[in-house]
Amino acid sequence: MTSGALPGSGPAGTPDAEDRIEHASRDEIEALQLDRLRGTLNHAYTRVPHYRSVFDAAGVHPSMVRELADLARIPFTSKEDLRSNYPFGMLAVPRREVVRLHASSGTSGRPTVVGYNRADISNWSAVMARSLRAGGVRPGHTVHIACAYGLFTGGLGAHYGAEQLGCTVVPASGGMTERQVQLIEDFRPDAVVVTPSYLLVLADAMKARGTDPAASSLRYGLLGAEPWTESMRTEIESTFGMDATDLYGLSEVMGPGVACECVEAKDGLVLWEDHFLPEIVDPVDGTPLPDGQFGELVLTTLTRQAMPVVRYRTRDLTRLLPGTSRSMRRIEKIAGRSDDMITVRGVNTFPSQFEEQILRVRGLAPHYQCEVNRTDRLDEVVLRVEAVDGAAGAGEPAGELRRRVKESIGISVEVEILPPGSLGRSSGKAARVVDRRPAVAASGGASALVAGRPTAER
Ligand code: DLL
Repeated sequence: MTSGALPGSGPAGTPDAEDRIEHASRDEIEALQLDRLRGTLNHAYTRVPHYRSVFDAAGVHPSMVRELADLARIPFTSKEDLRSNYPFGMLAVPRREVVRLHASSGTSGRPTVVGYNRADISNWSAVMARSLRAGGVRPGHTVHIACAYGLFTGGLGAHYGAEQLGCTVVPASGGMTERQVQLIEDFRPDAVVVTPSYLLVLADAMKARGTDPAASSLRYGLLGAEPWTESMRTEIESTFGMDATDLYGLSEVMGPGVACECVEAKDGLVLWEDHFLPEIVDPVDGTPLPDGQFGELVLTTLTRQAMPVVRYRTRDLTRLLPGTSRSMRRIEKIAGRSDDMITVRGVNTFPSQFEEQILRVRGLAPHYQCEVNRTDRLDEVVLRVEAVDGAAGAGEPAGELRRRVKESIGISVEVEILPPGSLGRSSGKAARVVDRRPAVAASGGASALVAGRPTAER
């Protein structure tokens, strides 16, 4: 493993200023990455039988990686690899050194388990603190964390970062919406970490009590764990009178804090490249793509000790962009997961593209769901959207939305406008796609839909 020295990473206890590495030169960042990458590959190869056998089978060895581009020779790691090594097969340290376990919800098959040693928790807290600071949060602020605590990484990940930054943390967790609203009213937090869809639920609950969300104390929202659009940002910022920034992460690689938007730029998420090495690959054949091209994000951890992850196929679709407010590269807002892609009559599309259009139509609320059916081998989409003021039926807004979707995405959809509150609410990630196509159901998931890059590149 790498020396454990983290040059440029802010030491715990001095969180007020940005870490020096956030503004280091590209040469400096890449030299650090190469050093850490080689350490990670050696660590994985020598300590994890899975990596040794996969590398050996591919005829590669960590010593072959002499520059960053050589990483392309190393095999990918998939969610299936983590599942088949359930529960502890991917650990690279003795189990007694693991101080924390998280796991993804195993809706289909075994869950994926991730382990952290003390150094991992410390690094995670540091990048999460960095993310909160980038999003506008400062030491002394009160941070309301409405992400679930538990096996999901959202609650505890954000919690440790906020504590490290020097904030007062309100560990509200997800759910019990009425109580959350009361806590926000009473404790007057400056910031909230939450999924964008649950923040809308909180807004509705405030309005139902006769409180204007814009009158709440919340001034910064770090929102993530699910895709959301620029239109949703506008909606949330105007509803709450807050700055809303995008927070990205995934449990397999660490949890929240892999990348985060800077409040001053809001132009894509800075990927904390001193801890994670990003690549973009073709989602179908895995070929590395140059920066700027749209494809699947692949991540290699650079400092994880208990469970290093090499070339993890995230299934998240985005592109890599050059740095702006920080020298590290950015990722564009995640368009969606390749598993959530809907291919309608040859056009690949994502729920987020519908969201963008829904929020442009007057009278429609940001609560929606897309149902995909297949009749006579043709995919059909029913877009169910709640009305703002209870004006149900397929009136004017339905026609306008249909037209907008046709013009911007190029597909015909059926639109149903529902009364407010008709669609289920989640206290975590919203389920935007209901896929009723027989082939998808039979293959056990939407992965059968991974059919290439979205037709409408955005
Ligand atoms: O969702 C970690 C997290 C918690 C991130 C809180 C941000 C805030 P998982 O449950 O493992 O971890 O889910 C990871 O969620 O691969 C993406 O598909 C999606 N996702 C996470 N953040 C974003 C985001 C947490 N900002 C999966 N935009 C990832 C779009 C996101 N999708």
